[in-house]
Amino acid sequence: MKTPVYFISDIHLKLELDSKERIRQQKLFRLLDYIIETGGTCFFVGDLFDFYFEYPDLVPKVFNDFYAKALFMKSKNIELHFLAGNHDYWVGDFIKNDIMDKVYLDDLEITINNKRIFITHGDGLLSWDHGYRLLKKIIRSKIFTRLFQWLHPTISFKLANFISRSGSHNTHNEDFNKDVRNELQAKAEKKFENGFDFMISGHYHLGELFDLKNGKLAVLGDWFFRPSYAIFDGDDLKIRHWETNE
Ligand SMILES: [Mn+2]
Repeated sequence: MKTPVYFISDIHLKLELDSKERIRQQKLFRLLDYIIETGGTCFFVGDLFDFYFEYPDLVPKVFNDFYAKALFMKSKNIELHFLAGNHDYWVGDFIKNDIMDKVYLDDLEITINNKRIFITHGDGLLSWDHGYRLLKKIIRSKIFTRLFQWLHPTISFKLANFISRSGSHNTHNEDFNKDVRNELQAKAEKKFENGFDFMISGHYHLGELFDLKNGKLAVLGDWFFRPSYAIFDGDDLKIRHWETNE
């Protein structure tokens, strides 16, 4: 994998492209242009799309500008990797073969310059999330995907838009975030004990880097409030904010 590697998650490109969403997209595209300048790899760590479902012969047209941008990046020799999240697990051939260089449907590890990095979207990771882990198994199953495919796209996308909007919590309360920090740090320490140097998680929209005893944990931010990304320069892992005055 080419360095530097940029890790971005929870962009949640919307199904409704209004003026506010266009501004948010342009901000993302400016970061992608910056990545083209530096070269390297762009790793989307899940929930790139607020909802994505691909049919054998159809792809959602609302993301057309993103597809074009991604293809342009590839033409400039940027590697594109995508770990599917809980909002965009249902990717098909188009995303896997045409848009991205590599798509992952589960947690993964990569090794660059002898540094071992564990990468997860992070959904269903928390110890108390039993109900969600069951739901995750169901909605990712072949039978559920097949049934969903039989719905007319206009109906299924209206339904999905409603569900992803009503279920979006862009900011969690402080008590919840405190529990998340503790739990993710404990998970990371275990990974580090097993030889990993870094752990990267999306999903929790924190945008925070934890310098722990045996490694570093990056819990990526989102693209709503103080957009940020993590960067691995081949040696170290950092979190940077994008177009904020910090
Ligand atoms: Mn998520």
